[in-house]
Amino acid sequence: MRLRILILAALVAVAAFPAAAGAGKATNVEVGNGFFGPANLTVKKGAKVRFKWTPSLELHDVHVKSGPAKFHSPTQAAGTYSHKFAKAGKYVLFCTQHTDMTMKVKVKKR
Ligand SMILES: [Cu+2]
Repeated sequence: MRLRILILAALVAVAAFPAAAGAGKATNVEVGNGFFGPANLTVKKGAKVRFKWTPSLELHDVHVKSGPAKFHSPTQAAGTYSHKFAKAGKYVLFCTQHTDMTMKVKVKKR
């Protein structure tokens, strides 16, 4: 009986603290050939997003098309780029090498 309560308490604890895309761990985004995965992302203000290139012969980058702050990654065929979203709002990101390669990031105030 006591064990059952402990298991229940553990489940409640896990449910109360889901893997929120907030402080601490970075949220990963795949930079693929012709796409960002996921194409839509919601994070909290201050969240770190880590873009990881799927190694290929094609060059890609991450630029801000529209949004409350500008940033851009190097143009590269492999590697990673991390960005901390310090300003809340809606961002549209794109790859300058493939302008139809876009993604949306919604950064919540809290
Ligand atoms: Cu590209």
